[in-house]
Formats: sequence, C-alpha cells, structure tokens
Amino acid sequence: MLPDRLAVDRTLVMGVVNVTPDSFSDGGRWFTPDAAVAHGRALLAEGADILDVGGESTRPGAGRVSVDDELARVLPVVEALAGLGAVVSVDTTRAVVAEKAVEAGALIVNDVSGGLADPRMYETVARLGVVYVLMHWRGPSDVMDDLEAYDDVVLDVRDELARRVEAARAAGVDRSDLVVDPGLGFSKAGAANWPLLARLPELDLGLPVLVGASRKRFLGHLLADDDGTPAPPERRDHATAALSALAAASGAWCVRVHDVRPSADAVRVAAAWGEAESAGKV
Ligand code: PMM
Repeated sequence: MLPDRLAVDRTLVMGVVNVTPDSFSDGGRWFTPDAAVAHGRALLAEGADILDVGGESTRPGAGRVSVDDELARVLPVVEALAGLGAVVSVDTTRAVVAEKAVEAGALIVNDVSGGLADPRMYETVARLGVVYVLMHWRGPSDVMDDLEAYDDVVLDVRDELARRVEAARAAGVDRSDLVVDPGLGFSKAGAANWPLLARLPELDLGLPVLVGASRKRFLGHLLADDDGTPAPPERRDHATAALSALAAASGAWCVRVHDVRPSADAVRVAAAWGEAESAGKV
C-alpha cells in the first residue's frame, strides 16, 4: 500500500539519487554516501515526494556491478534518507538488494527490469508487501538498443506490461502495490518514446503510471544543435519539466526526475489547470 504521505491530489515527483560513478545523466556527482545523502536532502527541500536511490547505472551500454558493490552503495544512503523521514524507493533489479533496502527503510522497490532480471523479485516484493514499480524492459543495458522492434509501440508496451503484471499477481504481489512504467529510453532510443508519452492514457491497465523521461537521449535529439549534435544531459532539464506538466495533465501518477524544483512546479501547474477545467464543466 502506498504510504498516506503520498495521497495527494496531484502527480507525485520522484527525485533521482544515483549512487553511481557512471550514470549518463549525473554520473559520479553523488557517488560517496555523504554526497548522495546531501543530494537527497536537497531534493527533498526542492519538493521531491519520493527519493529513488540506485546503485547500478542503466546507461545505454552499461555493464553490471556486483551485488556487494550495489549493496555497499545503496544501503547507507537508503538508511540515512529513510531516517530523515523521506519516502525512499530503491532502484534495483536484484531481489536481495530490494530486500535489504526495505530492511534499511525503503518503502518502494523500483525495478527497471519489471521482474525479468531476477526470478526471485516477485516473490520477494510479495513477501515484503511494499509498493513495486514494474517497468517495461526487454533486456539489459548492453543489449537493449538491439531489442527495439515494435508493431505499435504503445500497444506492444501495454501488452508486455500486462503480461508482467499478471505474472507478478500470480506470484502473490497485491494489485494495490503495483505501479507500471513504460520504460522510456529502454529499448526505445529515439522516436518510439513520443507515442508512449502522447498516448499515455492508452497504457491504462487500471494501475498508477510512473513516467521517467528526465534527461533521456530522445530529449537530446529533440534539442540538438543545428549541426545535429545532441544537447548534453544538463541541457535537457527545461524539456523534462515541460514533459512533467504534460504527463501530469495526462494522468501520470508520478514523474521521476533529476532536477526536482521545475517538475514540482510543473505538476502543480497541471493540477491547478485540471481543477479549473473540471470546475468549468459543472
Ligand atoms: N530510468 C532510469 C533509471 N531508473 N526507473 C523507472 N521506474 N523509470 C525510468 O524511466 C528509469 C528508472 C535511467 O535514468 P538515470 O540513469 O538517469 O537514473
């Protein structure tokens, strides 16, 4: 069940705390536990509703880190941020990391593999009874760009998510603990991301939807220089905030972003807009 603190009348904002030396978007900046905790505190002050702590980069082409390294990276940060009263999610594809992070205070497991990377993930989250973000995924980061073939990307992603949801339910995960995510950028390098955003309501599986567009490659392409050079990750934050407003207006439950304040403002704009729109219809 979602904690009561998250029961607000607007789209939530999840701030990214990557404890990795090599994330594409903010690689290495918050790599020590102290720096990561300080960064998490700053994101809370900017309006983050949830802090997403991850110790393994999913940058296109990235290889794996060992379980021990991943645990050493995330556990002290999860513990410290949960100790401050934050709602913490752990960004991991490993059941053992999910379990230890929940013991350290995480309330949400955010699995970019949607349960496909670790056969023990569903039974683990079912036993822990925590919220589980199930993302659309077709394969690990070093091969994901080769797994991009869709008839209709929106319908294909919805059907693949529906199958994963069924499998999670069969393993005992409570429906009220499930959140789905179209997995922008994962086996979707460029144009395929736009229909997923523009047709977000078609992903409807009767479950909350999380959108993670922040600083992704397709925004770099959109904002490329005249000579075609993609905009670097730190130049993609305004576009990210614009997408947060649009995703919120389309009914997203949560947006996952690096730069929290602009998206915290954007989801409030969308909420005020939606409220005025509904009031006008009475
Ligand atoms: N994207 C990244 C990492 N974790 N989790 C969810 N649920 N959805 C996403 O789109 C997602 C994620 C990759 O971005 P990063 O390297 O900047 O964290």
